[in-house]
Amino acid sequence: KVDAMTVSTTFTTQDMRAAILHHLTYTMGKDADHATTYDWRMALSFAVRDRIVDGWFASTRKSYEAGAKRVYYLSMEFLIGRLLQDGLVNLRLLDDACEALTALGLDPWQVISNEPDAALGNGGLGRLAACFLESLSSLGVPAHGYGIRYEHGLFRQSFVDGRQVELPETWLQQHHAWEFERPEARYRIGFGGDARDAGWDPAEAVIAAAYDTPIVGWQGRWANTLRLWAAKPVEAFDLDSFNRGDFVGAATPEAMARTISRVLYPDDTTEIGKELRLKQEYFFTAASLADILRRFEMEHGDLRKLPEKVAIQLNDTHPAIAGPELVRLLHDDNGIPFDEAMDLARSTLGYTNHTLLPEALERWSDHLFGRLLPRHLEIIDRIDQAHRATYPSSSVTIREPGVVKMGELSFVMAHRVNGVSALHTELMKSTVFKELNALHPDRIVNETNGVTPRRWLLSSNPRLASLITERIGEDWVGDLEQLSRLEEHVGDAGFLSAYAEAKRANKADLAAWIEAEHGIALDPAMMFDVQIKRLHEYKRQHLNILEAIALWQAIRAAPDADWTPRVKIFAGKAAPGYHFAKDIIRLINDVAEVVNADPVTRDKLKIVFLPNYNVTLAERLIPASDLSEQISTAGKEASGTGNMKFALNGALTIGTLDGANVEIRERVGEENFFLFGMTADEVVARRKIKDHAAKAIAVDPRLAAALAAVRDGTFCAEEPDRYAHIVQNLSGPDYFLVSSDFTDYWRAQREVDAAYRDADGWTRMAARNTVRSGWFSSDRTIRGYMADVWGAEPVI
Ligand code: DL6
Repeated sequence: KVDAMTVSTTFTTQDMRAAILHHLTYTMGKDADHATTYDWRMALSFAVRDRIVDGWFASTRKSYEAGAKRVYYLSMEFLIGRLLQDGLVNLRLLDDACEALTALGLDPWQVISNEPDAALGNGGLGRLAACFLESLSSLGVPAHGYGIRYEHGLFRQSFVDGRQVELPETWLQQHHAWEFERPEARYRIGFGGDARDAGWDPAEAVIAAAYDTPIVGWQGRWANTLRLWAAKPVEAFDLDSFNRGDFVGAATPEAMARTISRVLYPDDTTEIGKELRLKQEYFFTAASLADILRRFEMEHGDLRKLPEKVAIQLNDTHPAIAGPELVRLLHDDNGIPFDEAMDLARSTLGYTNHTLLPEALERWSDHLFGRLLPRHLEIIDRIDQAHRATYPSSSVTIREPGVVKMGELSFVMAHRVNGVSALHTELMKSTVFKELNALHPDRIVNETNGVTPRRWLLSSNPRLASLITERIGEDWVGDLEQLSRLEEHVGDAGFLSAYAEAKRANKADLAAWIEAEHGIALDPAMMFDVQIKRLHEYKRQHLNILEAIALWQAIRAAPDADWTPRVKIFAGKAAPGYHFAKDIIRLINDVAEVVNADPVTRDKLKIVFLPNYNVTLAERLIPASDLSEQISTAGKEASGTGNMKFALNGALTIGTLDGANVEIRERVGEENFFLFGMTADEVVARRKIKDHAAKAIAVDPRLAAALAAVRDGTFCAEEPDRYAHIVQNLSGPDYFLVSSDFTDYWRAQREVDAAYRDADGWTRMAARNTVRSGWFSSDRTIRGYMADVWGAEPVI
């Protein structure tokens, strides 16, 4: 047996060099003289993958030997980003690889950063799933992630005249170095047809084909599997059509099947888009459950023991069909009585809610649902009836005339339902799941999100990581709460100056990269004020840009005052069909163009919107940030995880009491956090005030002037009315209370300016953020799920 730990620590720079050259020659079929950066990167990836595979096999063996409970994480999204650097860091081979590549005459970072970013997610939900898989491996918990192998992932964003343009992501155009195709793991997934006699006769089918990627944990001690499903046709090719000369018809089955795993979240504003989305959800959930039961039966046999040995987590409602599908497999296919099948399924399933936004709690028309999944609709009706029979006085229903409610279905079919921050969990109990919580008072638990310290500090911020290791040794990497041991160093001038130097160097690197890639020169002495996340009205990027406009106007009015120079950096994608969000992007780009060209203000204020936000860009930006913008309307951001990454990397937060901001502020100390805005309760009360936005504008001339500039075409002279609808919204309904929170946001921003001018004071506050963020490790979150939801244990 091979111990993965032994493999990585005995592997030398020479071995690495030999392994790279071996794969360059025999896997890539190139000699060193003709190899491209791509060839070298692939050769390096295969050399690293070999090291991972040994530990991967060892982990699988240990899981079988221990007969341990396995965790299955079902998620439509796994925002894994690049894997090469992650693998090198976790195996502690980064230095060897860099030395070996340098000795081969290559620039190591050019080779490592040649890897495409796997954008198999939209944002926080998908990135959380990726952090969880890494933590599960670092902790040695037998686990599988199950998702979809999107051919194109999330779209690639570019800007044309400041407007977002969506292009297909091409990460799979090159061979994906980390995955293994598993031709033996294929399942037939049916759709449509008739439900008859407690059975189902689907009218059409596709094949779910498995591709496995090992996810290695810290120090290579354990590796789990991310199994992604690709959709393939049952019959690859219609030879009859081809022979008749109908070449398009001959290729149709393949094209139709592949559509299911082509892109992440097709635009579902159309009926056909909705159908595709529901197909995707059933496709990956059904394949995953079939695979889980196959493994379970092989290992344990008796399906009645399923909850003892298997924990299945539903990442939001996207895999909610798992409830009825598991009942169908247990009852229809295995003859277990319906009520018992329902209990077994419920004891096996957990459900994580990630949003209270009504539009994100999925509801399907029962017409569409019944057409695609007729048997599941019957099963859902029986689940609904059983629940109503148990609680006859309750008004909770899973089916309403015309709709199937996936939030309610998930709640009823899970033994634990969790929120992702303390505030979010309380709001879940008092709003969307109020009645269900009263019926099942022990079901809702909280598991505040976390982030993996390996990627989000050790790998992405090596300067800060080395400083920490110098002071307290390396154990913090596997136990982030050890950062608290640095508390005494925060009073030490030597530590603080090294801390400030790490940040300064990170900022210089970022500035150089932005200049090289985007032609915008930034002075690293300016405050780097960063808002990076999906574009959404509740996240309020428009509040940030309005404040920038007001600041620009104020600087122009008094150019010689003592301004704190800052650059506001934005990045984020808007959903293709979300026009208001796309208009906010364009507004920010238009404002940037005018402000950056203004000779009066340009040394004091710059605005940059970086295109195509992804994990790699976040890894670049977060270590170089001074200020983290977490400014959502209170009650709307379920948790946030970017907020944790920033705090860990020593950016101070300007934020509302929303999501995990609340817990971050409690932990880092209120004196190290810039709070503004209404609380969730105040938000609800404010909305009830007639003309709340107009009233806010009337008492704040700065806000009125900033809105007037947007309204009068200051930033789009060629089309002055371009943003009239945004101003109209913020002066009228303003559901997300941008206008009502503006005045306090401006106040807090000026506090930020003053604090930044005291460089030592700022560094001390930043360092306290790092030192006190240890609790936000995803290792802590996973331990919480193991204890409260899964009843699973580590095997190492
Ligand atoms: O829990 C991960 C992540 C949270 O940190 C974010 O606050 C939350 O918005 C996100 N939720 C979603 C679900 N869909 N929507 N909207 O992405 O989950």
